[in-house]
Amino acid sequence: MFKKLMTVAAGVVLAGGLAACGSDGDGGSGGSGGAGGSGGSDEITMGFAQVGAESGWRTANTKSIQASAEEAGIDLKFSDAQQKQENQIKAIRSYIQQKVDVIAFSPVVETGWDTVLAEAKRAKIPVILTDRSVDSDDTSLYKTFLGSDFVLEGEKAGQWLVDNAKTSDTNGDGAIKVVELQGTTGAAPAIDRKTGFEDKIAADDTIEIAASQTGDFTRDGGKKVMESFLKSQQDIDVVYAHNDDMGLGAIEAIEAAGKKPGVDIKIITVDAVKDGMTALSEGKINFIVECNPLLGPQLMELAKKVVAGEEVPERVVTEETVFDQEQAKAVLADRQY
Ligand code: GYE
Repeated sequence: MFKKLMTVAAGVVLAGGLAACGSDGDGGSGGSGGAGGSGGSDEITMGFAQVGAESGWRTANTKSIQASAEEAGIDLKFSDAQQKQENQIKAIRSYIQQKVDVIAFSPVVETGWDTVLAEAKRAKIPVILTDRSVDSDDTSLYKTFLGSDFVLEGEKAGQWLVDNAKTSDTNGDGAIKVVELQGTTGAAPAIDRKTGFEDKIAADDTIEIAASQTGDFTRDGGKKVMESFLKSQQDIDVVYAHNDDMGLGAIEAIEAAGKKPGVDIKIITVDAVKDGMTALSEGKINFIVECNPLLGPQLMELAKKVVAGEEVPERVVTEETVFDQEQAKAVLADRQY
């Protein structure tokens, strides 16, 4: 944990910064990307091991990566691990065998990567972590980590609840009972969004998390867990869902139980994808913490630098905001994803 904080502290905050500096016209990128099999060409080959297709966020992230690779003239080999670590490990091993120039991936869970990353290192193939981080003592196993600060996202969610505690006590009994829909067990955003939220709500002892369970970042998972919470818990005031999709699933469960989401039960989520923002503008969600999935342009820029042997920051943090219902109405029409 301490190491993680240090890494974040040493990080650089860049929104579009990297993406802005010369996405084309940077012709022969140093010529040191010679690992790629098809001799002669200096086109970079990237192997990308995606988590899956579990959420609206993920779909937008995949599209961003595919479109930016094409724009940057990077040959992308893409695989979908269906949220299984063993599939990601297999994909990474196959990229090593194919001698790609760079491997990028979004680790489905935080631990268990050292062996395969050491194999990439031995093969001299640089690795870029994107979106989610790994929990490893050996930071030489990857070049950089591009993605959000998930602890901060959880803190923003918790702070909103502390600031809106009075109106969030929907039952008016003086206690704010929260149920939490966690992301995939062991995934960085699930661990960190929980930590950040808990840190902030500790300031108000009327707020308590009465139940917390994983919905695996999916709509269906969120719906099922919420159905069981509605049966097992009395007087739920608030749902804190680690992503929009699980929050949207919870809305279905709440409506099916004859209650009004956003009114009888307040809902806080993370991501701000279009479906989430629509529900927020309709009053069914109360607050969304943004998590930006459009990492493609920055990833391609980092990949070019890493392959050219240039220095890159060890941490690139994406800049994000938050939305309440009025703010959602104002930006919804222009939302890209
Ligand atoms: O919030 C969720 C997705 O890793 C930030 O994964 C990502 C999370 C995102 O399934 O919707």
